[in-house]
Amino acid sequence: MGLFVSLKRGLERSREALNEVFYFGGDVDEDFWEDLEDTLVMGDMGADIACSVTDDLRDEAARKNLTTAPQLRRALAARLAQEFVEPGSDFFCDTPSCVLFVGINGAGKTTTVGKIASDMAHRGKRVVIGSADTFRAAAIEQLDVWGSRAGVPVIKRERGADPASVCYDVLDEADRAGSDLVLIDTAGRLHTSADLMRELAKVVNVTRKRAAQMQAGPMAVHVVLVIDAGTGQNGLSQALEFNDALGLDGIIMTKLDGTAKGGIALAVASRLKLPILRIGVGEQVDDLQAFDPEDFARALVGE
Ligand SMILES: Nc1nc2c(ncn2[C@@H]2O[C@H](COP(=O)(O)OP(=O)(O)OP(=O)(O)O)[C@@H](O)[C@H]2O)c(=O)[nH]1
Ligand SMILES: [Mg+2]
Repeated sequence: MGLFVSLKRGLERSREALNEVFYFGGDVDEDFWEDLEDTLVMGDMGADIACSVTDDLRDEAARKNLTTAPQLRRALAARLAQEFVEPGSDFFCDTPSCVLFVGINGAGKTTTVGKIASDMAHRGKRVVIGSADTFRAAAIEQLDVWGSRAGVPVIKRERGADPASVCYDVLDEADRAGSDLVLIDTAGRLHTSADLMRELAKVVNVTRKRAAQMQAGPMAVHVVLVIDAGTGQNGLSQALEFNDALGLDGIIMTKLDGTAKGGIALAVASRLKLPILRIGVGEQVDDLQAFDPEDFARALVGE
């Protein structure tokens, strides 16, 4: 199955409501524009974006005399794609680099670490996984399964160990082994929990300090927020809080399969001006895709 086809399949539920808007019989009238704006808001794009996108599209439709559903869909997809930030470098590919995965409980951090480890190991990167989730009992075993599937070593400590010191050890090991991509999983935490956010800030600081002292030269450290798209508008609050506490470098949206809230990807990227690095469209190792703004917008709109 091609990537675009599987992306379209993943976003099917997000697209359903828009499909109804575009099944208009007669003219593109006031009702159409109202329905469109409402549907964009319902799709978790956020009222501001929904409003400005609808206004812009309305102007464009008048200017270019766009009257048919296919014309309007195409114009909508192009307009939505503009909300995304151009991705700079892909720091999973542009190594050496160390990436910390953060996010609320169950967002898909561990799964995403596993998927990326597998992908990058297949592309010939020397990958190491670090398990800084010392809180949840099953977290280490879960990473071990992904690590052995990818043929990638997993550095871990006993349950209850200090996560910042685990990160230090992980980078020690990466330094010894000459790894070029370090992926560190962290424990899920609510963005509203000040203590746990402080703990995470310490994890990031310690990681940065150790990474600056690698024998082969400083290793760049990036912090990636993993968001479950199904959390809808709450995803935006998560992104704002994690960004305030840690300074994020990018977003990964998971579970875009089977949610009608795919528009949240757009709201987060646009509001925080952060690139979406990958999207998760299923639980299997191959269900992670590079993010392409145009493809995503087209799949969302059904163009
Ligand atoms: N459908 C779907 N399921 C996913 C996706 N990504 C992760 N999952 C599932 O979501 C559940 C939680 O994933 P984890 O990777 O354990 O999430 P986590 O963020 O590490 O969770 P904690 O460590 O408990 O905070 C698992 O059942 C995964 O298989 C995705 O893109 N699509
Ligand atoms: Mg986890």
